Amino acid sequence: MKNLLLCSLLLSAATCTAGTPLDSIPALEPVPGFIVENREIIINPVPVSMRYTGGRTDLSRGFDLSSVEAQYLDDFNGLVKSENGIPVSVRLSANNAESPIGRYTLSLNSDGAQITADSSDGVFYAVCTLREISANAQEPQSVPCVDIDDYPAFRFRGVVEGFYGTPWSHETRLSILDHMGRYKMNSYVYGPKDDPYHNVPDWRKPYPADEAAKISELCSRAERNHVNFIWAIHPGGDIKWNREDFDFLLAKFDAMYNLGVRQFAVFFDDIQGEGTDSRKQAELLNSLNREFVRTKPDVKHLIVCPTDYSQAWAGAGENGQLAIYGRELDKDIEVFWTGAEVCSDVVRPDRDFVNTRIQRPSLTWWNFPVSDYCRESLQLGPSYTLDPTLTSADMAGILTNPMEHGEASKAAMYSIADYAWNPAAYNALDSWYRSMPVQMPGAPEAYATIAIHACDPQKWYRKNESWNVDVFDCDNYTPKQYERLKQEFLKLKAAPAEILSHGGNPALAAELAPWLMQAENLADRGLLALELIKLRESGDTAAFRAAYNRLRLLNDIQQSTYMKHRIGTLRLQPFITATLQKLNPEK
Ligand code: LOG
Repeated sequence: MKNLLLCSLLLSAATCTAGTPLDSIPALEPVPGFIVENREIIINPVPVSMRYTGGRTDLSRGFDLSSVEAQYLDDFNGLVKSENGIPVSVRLSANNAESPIGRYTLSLNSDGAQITADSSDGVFYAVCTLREISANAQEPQSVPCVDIDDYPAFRFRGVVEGFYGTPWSHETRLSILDHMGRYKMNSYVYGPKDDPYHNVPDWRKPYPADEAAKISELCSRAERNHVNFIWAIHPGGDIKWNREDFDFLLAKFDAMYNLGVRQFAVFFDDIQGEGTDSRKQAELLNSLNREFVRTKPDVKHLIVCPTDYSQAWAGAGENGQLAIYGRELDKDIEVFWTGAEVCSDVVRPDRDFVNTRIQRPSLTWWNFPVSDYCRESLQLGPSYTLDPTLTSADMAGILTNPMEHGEASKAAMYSIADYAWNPAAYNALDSWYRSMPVQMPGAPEAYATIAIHACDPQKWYRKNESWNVDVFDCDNYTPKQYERLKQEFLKLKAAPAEILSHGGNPALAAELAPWLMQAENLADRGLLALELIKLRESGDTAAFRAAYNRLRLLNDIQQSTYMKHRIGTLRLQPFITATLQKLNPEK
């Protein structure tokens, strides 16, 4: 089903860039939110409650940790430690059953920093907040005193590496686990479709020694970041419902446990045939729960991705897979759900659909910013269409399925961490904008310029793009529109060099490089198109014709590389194409 869908989408997308008339640009939902100017403190995720208590404190002195228990000291890595620093105290408080684990309070005042927390996770989150305040302070010598009371909305906040294509490298994964920890995400599911030991053909076999060693290292790095490393297996493509295959599964889980894995998932997505049998799936999961998970006190809840993971084809009736799961699956097993479609908004109606059937809050697998269905595009835009009113009764949490470009996915992770912690305060546009200096410290505006024109995949899960400019018909525009567009093309032309030369994130620059080249070409074509409009008005026919021929040639010869690494497809390239069509002197 998926492949058919993919083919038809690919065909329609291949033809839609060249020749798009301006009036057929789809009206996409505007990005919600607004950019907050002049803030004193940036903390991501935005805390649930923060009160300014008056006065200021000096963080540049560092932190005196002499009264902090040894078990928490590692959490403070990255903060300056000093005997003369501001005194820090840490106290564990009673667990508040109303919110998921991780509640803390942090008071920053002239006496120092006082932390109370419901758990070691809560202590870690309090220190993350302190690190945010310290890292983002405009003047660390003087930050405002605050009282913070903060807790997560959802039990699961994180990432599912679940895309098709080249799996992330080991280095990328390590750095993503650090990034997740920094923004209070707590769940990383390892499930790259193209890892043969996760999927068919080799799910039955143990990892070779060098791969196994890397998984152990990932488990330790995850633990340090208070992230649960969840290893997923995808056996449904060729599983036989017999004891032999069940024993293979048990043996593989045991081997992964010995490498340090303490939470497991079983994926049954995108399969056909015998493996899709709902009753057999439920039976297998319950047996794994009984014979493996519950026999090991340190192993956390099992997670399943059903075959019916989207309302687009999930059976709605009594005999649909979801209802069977609801009746038969142990209540402590978590169930993934992508939404109304494979890639879709995180909203209440389809969550009600799934939850009433599976009889538990589903766990959102959000197919954003994944780009395995639109590999020519990047998904660098804001993370939006996330319902701010959803609660832990509606979903167990949200995990993002990212792009195969790990660094380029971090901006979305930053914002999804923000939403998953405190959905009510989520401001999509601001969160996206705040993430730019985190990713590209030396050239945040240049990165924002690239990102704003690299949002729309042109198919399936359309996203708004280039919303900061008006593109116009060359016979009908204002000087202001013209100037605004010109300035944007100039910024787009300059951005690649800024990112490459002093962006401060070479790994991200390397991922972006092919699109940066296209951005520069696109900006050249855009500037030429603008010049052409003026030349036509000047009445200098010879100069106009020469410029026209130049732009047409450039547009033609650059199309084939542009189509492989697309940017500005929603508004910028259609402006160039439309201008060429309208001003064609042969018409
Ligand atoms: C796959 C996923 C893929 C995504 C986007 C799920 C549960 N499974 O249609 O591996 O990255 O779509 O193409 C999927 O979403 N199936």
